[in-house]
Amino acid sequence: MGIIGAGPAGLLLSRLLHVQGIDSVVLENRDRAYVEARTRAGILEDHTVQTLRQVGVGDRLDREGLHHHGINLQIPGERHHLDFEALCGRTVWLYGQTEVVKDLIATQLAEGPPLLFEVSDVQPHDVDTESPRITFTDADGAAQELHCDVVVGADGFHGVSRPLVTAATGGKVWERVYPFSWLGILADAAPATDDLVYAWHPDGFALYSMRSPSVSRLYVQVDPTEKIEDWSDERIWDALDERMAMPGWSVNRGPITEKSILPMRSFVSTPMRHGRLFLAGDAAHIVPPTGAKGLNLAVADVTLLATALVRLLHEKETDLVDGYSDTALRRIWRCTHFSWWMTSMLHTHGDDFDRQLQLSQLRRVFDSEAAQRELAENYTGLPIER
Ligand code: RFL
Ligand code: PHB
Repeated sequence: MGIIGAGPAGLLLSRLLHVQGIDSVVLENRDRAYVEARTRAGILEDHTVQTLRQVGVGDRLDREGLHHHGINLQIPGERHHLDFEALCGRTVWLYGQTEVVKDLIATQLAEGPPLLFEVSDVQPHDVDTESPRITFTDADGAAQELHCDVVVGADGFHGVSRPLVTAATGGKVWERVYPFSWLGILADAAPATDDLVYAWHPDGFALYSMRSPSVSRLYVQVDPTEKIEDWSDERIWDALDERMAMPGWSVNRGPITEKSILPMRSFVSTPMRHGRLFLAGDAAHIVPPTGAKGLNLAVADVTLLATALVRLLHEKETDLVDGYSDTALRRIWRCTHFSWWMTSMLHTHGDDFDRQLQLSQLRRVFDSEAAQRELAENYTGLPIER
């Protein structure tokens, strides 16, 4: 198996195949330090945690991860807690994507199979035959060729794989770019809340998350034209204070160690396969982070794909690989809808009519157990069809 990309999708797929006796080589164009330092997702669904444990990379997650039983949803003056465990019997874990990636890399470098950093010019070939190849230049500048049974493009949104699939299949793409961005910070400050707080506010959305008992991760909605240089630490904390205000409660401030502005989009590309080239994770789809779904979708894709590839290589049966794209896309569209719904409900956009609809939707969630259960089932992760 030739796997392009050492993000969560590529690394976990390699591990899932390894424990089933299938060899792979993972090719990554960045260096290890860069891949391990990229601050991204924080919330792991139930099935993600189970899969990580099953393949033997759940020990540190079990020790250091924060088990979350619900979230808070807020409008000015009202904060409501949703208890996921009571609503749907499932929960989520807070454990940074950086930590998941570090655990997967450490395990792979210790136990194999090969993981090559700092490769360049990665190019799949002959994917419409039964013996595809990948050409690349290794970290020492030598030209290399990898012969494999299958190539997996787990190379993220800007990778080389998706354009090949789209061009060869005449595939279809759906995209929505949202008229707002997130300004995200990491701060050395103890979180002032146990569970996350998703706050609707007329000035814009705000989210209180965390990485550990001493590190907070917070986000505020900003206009996509905003420049990070115009947001002093003071201005960010003031916006958070304003948008998250609750009587008798306040945001905990501390030194900001990282800050950046992230654009928001929904994107789905179909099909997720051409011949023996398969796409997984952000290479095929992007969701806005409001539903905490991106990393979990990448895990769901490779869980499904690993089962299909084991069947192809061990039993020579093509039924599961033939069904991979359609099966994966059903769940991807569900998560795409949920992420769009959370995003549309919580971010300031449009006019006062939109605002009234958002508040009505949020009040429905506060008041109705059925509406809460719908959110809880989606947020904690729907089962993976296999
Ligand atoms: P990645 O992580 O982008 O990894 C792709 C890897 O491929 C490499 N690569 C190449 N390698 C070789 N040759 C090439 N030509 C290559 N081109 C690219 C890249 O260097 C990289 O190492 O994709 P993957 O594995 O599919 O994983 C997807 C997730 O990273 C992503 O969906 C999440 O981070 C999204 N996301 C969240 N997801 C959640 O489930 N819960 C969250 O709470 C959550 N919060 C977030 C997020 C994403 C965010 N940002 C920055 C977009 C919060 C943020 C702020
Ligand atoms: C995060 O902790 O980075 C995080 C949590 C929940 C989200 C998005 C990001 O919906």
